[in-house]
Amino acid sequence: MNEKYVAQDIEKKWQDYWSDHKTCKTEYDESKEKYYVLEMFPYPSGNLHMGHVRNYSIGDVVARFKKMKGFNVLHPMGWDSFGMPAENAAIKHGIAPKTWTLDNIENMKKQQKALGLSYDWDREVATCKEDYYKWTQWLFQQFYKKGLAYKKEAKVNWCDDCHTVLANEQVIDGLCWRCDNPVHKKDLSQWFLKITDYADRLLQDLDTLDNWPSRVKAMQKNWIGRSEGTEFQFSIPEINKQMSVYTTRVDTIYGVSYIVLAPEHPYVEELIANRSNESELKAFIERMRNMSDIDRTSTDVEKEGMFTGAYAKHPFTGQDIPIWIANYVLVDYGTGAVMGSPAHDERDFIFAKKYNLPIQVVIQNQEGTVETDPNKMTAVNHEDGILVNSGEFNGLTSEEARKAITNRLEEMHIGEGKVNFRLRDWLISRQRYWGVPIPVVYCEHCGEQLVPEEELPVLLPEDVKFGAGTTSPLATSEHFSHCTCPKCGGPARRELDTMDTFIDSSWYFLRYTDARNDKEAFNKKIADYWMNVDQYIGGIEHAILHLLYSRFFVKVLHDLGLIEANEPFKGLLTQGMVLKEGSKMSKSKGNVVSPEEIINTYGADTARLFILFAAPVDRDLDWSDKGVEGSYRFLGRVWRIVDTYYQIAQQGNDGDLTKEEVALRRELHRTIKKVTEDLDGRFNFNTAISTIMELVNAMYQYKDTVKNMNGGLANELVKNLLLLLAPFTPHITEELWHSAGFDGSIHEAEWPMYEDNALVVDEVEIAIQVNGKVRDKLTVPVNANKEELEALAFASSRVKEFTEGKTVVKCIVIPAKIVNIVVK
Ligand code: ANZ
Ligand code: ZN
Repeated sequence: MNEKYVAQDIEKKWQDYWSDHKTCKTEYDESKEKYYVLEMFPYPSGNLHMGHVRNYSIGDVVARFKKMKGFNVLHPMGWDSFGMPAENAAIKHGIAPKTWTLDNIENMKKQQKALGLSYDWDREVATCKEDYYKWTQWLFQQFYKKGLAYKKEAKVNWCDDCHTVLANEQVIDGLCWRCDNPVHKKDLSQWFLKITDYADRLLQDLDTLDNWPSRVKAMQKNWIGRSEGTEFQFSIPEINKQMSVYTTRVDTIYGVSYIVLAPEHPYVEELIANRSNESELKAFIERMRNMSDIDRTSTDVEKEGMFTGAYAKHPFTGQDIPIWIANYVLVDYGTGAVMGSPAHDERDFIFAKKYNLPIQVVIQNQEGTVETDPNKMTAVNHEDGILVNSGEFNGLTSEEARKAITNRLEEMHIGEGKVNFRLRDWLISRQRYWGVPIPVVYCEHCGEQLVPEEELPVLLPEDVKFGAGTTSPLATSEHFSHCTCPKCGGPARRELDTMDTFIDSSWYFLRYTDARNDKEAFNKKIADYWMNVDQYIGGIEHAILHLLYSRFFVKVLHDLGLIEANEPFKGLLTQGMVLKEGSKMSKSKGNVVSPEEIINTYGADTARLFILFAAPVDRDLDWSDKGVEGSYRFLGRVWRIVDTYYQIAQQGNDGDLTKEEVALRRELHRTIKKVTEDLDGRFNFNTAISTIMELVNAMYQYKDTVKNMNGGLANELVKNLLLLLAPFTPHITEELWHSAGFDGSIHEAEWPMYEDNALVVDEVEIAIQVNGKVRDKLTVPVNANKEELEALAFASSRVKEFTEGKTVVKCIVIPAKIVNIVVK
């Protein structure tokens, strides 16, 4: 064994060994209990960053630990490799997206291998490869056949900079999630997946995800946005039509003083036709339509409206209610029309004040202290309460009133209870090249047709021009865009859009279970064995998009009978970010520490150990060069102490353990217990590592103070110290394992078990009696003598209660058993 720890001498050697010996290969095996651990697969940007290193190190500890615990562990890796950077590189540097992507994959894979990650590389997938996207297309077609994929003309989110449409989930505060440029609306015919059909299940099943962070569940719940209310109609005699509104507060119906329509509402044109101010109204509508939804609903942006000149009839009072148009009503939520109850809704109150519309209080509180004079009102009462000024419904609570009023509207055949969701269907068309072609053709005679299954995959053409303008680059390939109709054999045109790459990542975890299957997307029996993913690990930025889409996919595949699982990810861990001096590592800030550099200087084991030790996994981690060096020094200490104890194991005595040796052994078993608990179902890696560090300190102390140690104990310490460290630092432990003469790969060895006996502390519990009654119990050293025990007994506050102010007649002490005090 080398005297000094030099990571560079050993890491590559063991990586090759693991790869040659297929140490990380996993096979389907019904007889074994499985464990599926997964890190979010990366986009192949070209280089790993520290966030990746953190993500993969966490997953690798889980995978190696579970394997040592005897599970059949699936731990795969792949590439989310379609997407715009490849296409942008093609436009900028003239490199084919495929070449650019595959080169990046090669490079990042090399970096992952240098980290010693225990992936089964035989299961690698890349979403941009034909053997993968063939099945993405096939799955799209299954959705289509079920009516869950459809094309419609829609006002969509368009990013000028990325030159494509975006899903709602990809518009963050009105900006494009990729490039941060403002998104605007455009009318286009686009493909959608019907995620709204699954809104209720996506919401309800959140309750089954016990091992998900509640923050992520709350975000999904909000995004789905279930709301219970009433939809009912006002009649508009003038145009002889009924107009529906959606409200969650039908209890305030007697307080309605106006109705507001979205500028895009279908009745608007008819309502304003031939008014004296029609052109003014039209100009206003045009201006409102061009505002983003975010601005329109933001509390910071002023509410603007105009009276249409038309009136509706109140269904109960028959009063004329003016109909307005305003920016804050959105056309695609509810019915695109709302009733205004200004005394009970902040937004309506501001609007009514601004335009001088009547404000009438209809909800009073229990105490009757709600201000009813609109001129004196400073804030609205938006709480539930008791109905007033509400005809026959006076006196009901808001909750009772909502039921009663909805019932009445139902009897009148003009309304009903209604559940609404904020969630919208998933827009999946992208006017880009580097993605999965949508496997549909259009025939003049037969219309929209699926490409026959045996013709899949529809291959991405390579004879395209990039940056060609408003259409998808696929349109520039003559041979791609023209085809024949599968039904009539006549001329047809291909769909020229590609799919949102979030589709690719919505099922990759299923493909891993049976990655080389060329007959099916995955075999059901095999996928059922491996699913669900037991532990998924990734960044919080995917809380909505990727996680919601994957849940939707699994539910659809379940309904299609392709899989038993109902949810993809049983456990979810959202890791914290890697910071440097308090801010996120990023190229633009110039504070990036490259993983390659750290690996070259200190080795992968140091990088992993530092990153796992420096902070709890779900918290942000501040990079520290000192911390890295500390981790490296610790591994040097492990290296030397293992050598020392190995020598002792060869020469040491084989007699009984001394008291100090029993204590050292107790320290070992306490460490095994703590590390096991920290790793099993929890992710307390940092405290596990610090416990191991304490053990190493104890080993140093002991060897300095004791001569002629027990050989068996020394061997036990070496073996277990290495086993406990193996998931964190796989190379150094493998090296030392072999040089200490243990058999096989340490990563195929069994996780150690602690012995209860070894944990027993040399202490006992004794009873303290006063006048024959037990008054206290104390834990004391087994070998405490009579004087010590007597002192401890009299120091007990519970004993004092019974002895104070009295005379002690006698005190009988039986060591390790009882202290009996007699007082008078
Ligand atoms: C009258 C009312 C009185 C309302 C009151 C609230 C409080 P959630 O919970 O998000 O579903 N609304 C309905 N459709 C809308 C649209 N297309 N654009 C903008 N606002 C719309 O919210 C439902 C409430 O949001 C509805 O209940 C309606 O205002 C408004 F004291 O009706 B409410
Ligand atoms: Zn045809």
